[in-house]
Amino acid sequence: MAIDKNKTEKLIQDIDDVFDNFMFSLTPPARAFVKRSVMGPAIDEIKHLISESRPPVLFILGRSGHGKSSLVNALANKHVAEVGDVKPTTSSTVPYDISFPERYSSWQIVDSRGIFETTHPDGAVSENALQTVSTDIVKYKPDVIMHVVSATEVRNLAPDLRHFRRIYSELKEKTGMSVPILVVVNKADTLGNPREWPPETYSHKAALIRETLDYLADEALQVRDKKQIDLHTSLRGFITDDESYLGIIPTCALEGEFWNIETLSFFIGKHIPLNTLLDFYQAQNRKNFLRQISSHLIERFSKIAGGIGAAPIPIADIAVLTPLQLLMIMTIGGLSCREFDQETAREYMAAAGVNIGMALGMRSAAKYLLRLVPVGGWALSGTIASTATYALGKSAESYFFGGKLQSPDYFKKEIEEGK
Ligand SMILES: Nc1nc2c(ncn2[C@@H]2O[C@H](COP(=O)(O)OP(=O)(O)OP(=O)(O)O)[C@@H](O)[C@H]2O)c(=O)[nH]1
Ligand SMILES: [Mg+2]
Repeated sequence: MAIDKNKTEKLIQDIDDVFDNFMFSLTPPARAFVKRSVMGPAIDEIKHLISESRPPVLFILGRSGHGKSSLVNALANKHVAEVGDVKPTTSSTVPYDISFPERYSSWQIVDSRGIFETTHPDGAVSENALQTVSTDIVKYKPDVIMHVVSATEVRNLAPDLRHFRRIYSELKEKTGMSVPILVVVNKADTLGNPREWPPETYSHKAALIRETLDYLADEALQVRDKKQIDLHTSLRGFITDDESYLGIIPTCALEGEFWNIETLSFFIGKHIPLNTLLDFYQAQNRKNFLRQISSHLIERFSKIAGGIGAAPIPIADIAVLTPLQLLMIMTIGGLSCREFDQETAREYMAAAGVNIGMALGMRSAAKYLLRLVPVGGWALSGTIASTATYALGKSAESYFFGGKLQSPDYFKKEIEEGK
C-alpha cells in the first residue's frame, strides 16, 4: 500500500473537522490565529506534497543501445520498457506513461529513441537531430534530462555532449527554461574485463571507472569544479558546477547486475520539483528515500507547530496541536506504505502504548495523542510545541520505517540534551 492521492481531500476534511472541534477552549482571535498560522500551513504542506503531486517527466537522451530503456527499468525496479538489440527504425521521440497502480504513482518517460542515430557520415549528430531534441524539450517540459552514454564510448561521443550542451544553452536563453541534466555513464561493467564486477571488489575496474569519469568531467566537458556525490568515494559520481550537466553518474543497468542506481535515483530526487517527489519515490518502493520525505515533513510540521508560540494571546492547551500531529502521523505511515488513514495512526498509537478502541473516531484519537507527549507549563511556547511535534513524528517514523518503536520521550530527551 501507499499514499492514494484521491483519499487526501477527504482526510484533510476530516482533520479540519477535528480541528474545529478542538477549538472550544480558545478565544476567537486565538482560534483565528491557530487556523491561519498553524493548521493552514500544515494542510498546505500536505496538499503540496500529496494532492497536488504529479508524475515526474523523465527525458532520456542518448544513442541506440546505450541502455536508455534498461535504465528506466532499473530505476522503476520493474520491467516497464522494452530492452533489446534491435536498431530503431524510426527516429522520433516516444513519450509513454508508466503506471504503478499498486503504488498509486506514475511517471512520464520521454524516450528520444533513435534521434541521435540520424548522423553525419563522420559519426557526428546532425544539427537536425539536435533541433528535434530541442523542440521536444519545449514540448514535453521534462523535470530532468538523462543523457545516457555507454562507458566505453565516452571518448568517441564526447562531441555529442558538447553539441547538446550548446543547443541546450540556446534553448535556455530563448525560453528561460531550466532543466537539470545529468550524464549517465552506463555499462560501467563493460570497461575492461566485464567479468571483473563489481568495482568494489576489483580495484582495476574501479580505476577504469574513475578514469572515465575524470576524462568526461575534466576534458570532455571541462567543468571547473566537481564534487563527489558520496564523500567516501569518487566511484559513485560527481556533482559539477557546469551550467548544463549538473551530474555525472556511472551505472550498470544490466538486469541482475544493477549498480549505483540508487545514487542516480537520489540525484534525480534532489533535482526534480517537490510535487513530483512522491510519485517518483513511491513508485520505486525505496523505503530509505520515502523516509527522507518523512523526515522533511516532520521538520516542516514541527516548525509550523512552533509558530503557535507567536500567538497574540498565549495558548495554554497543546490539544490544539493534536489534529496537526495526527495528520503528520498518518502521512508518515502512508509514506512507509501503510494505508493513508486513521487506522494507521491508531496502529502507531497502540504500539506506543495508547490503545484506543476501534469504535472511537478521529477526534478521540487526537485527544489520546496527548498521552504520548505530556508537556508541562501553563502556556504553550513555540519551543515546547515544536519539540513535542518533532518527538512524536520521529517516534512514528521509528515505528513505521525503522521497525522498532522509540518512544516520543526518547526523542524529546535527545533534543533537550542538544543532540
Ligand atoms: N553489460 C551491460 N549491458 C547493458 C547495460 N545496460 C543495458 N545493457 C544492454 O544493452 C542492450 C541495449 O539496451 P537498451 O536498454 O535496449 O538500450 P536503449 O538505449 O534503450 O536502445 P534503443 O531503444 O535502441 O535506443 C541490451 O542488451 C541491454 O541488456 C549495462 O549497464 N551493462
Ligand atoms: Mg530503448
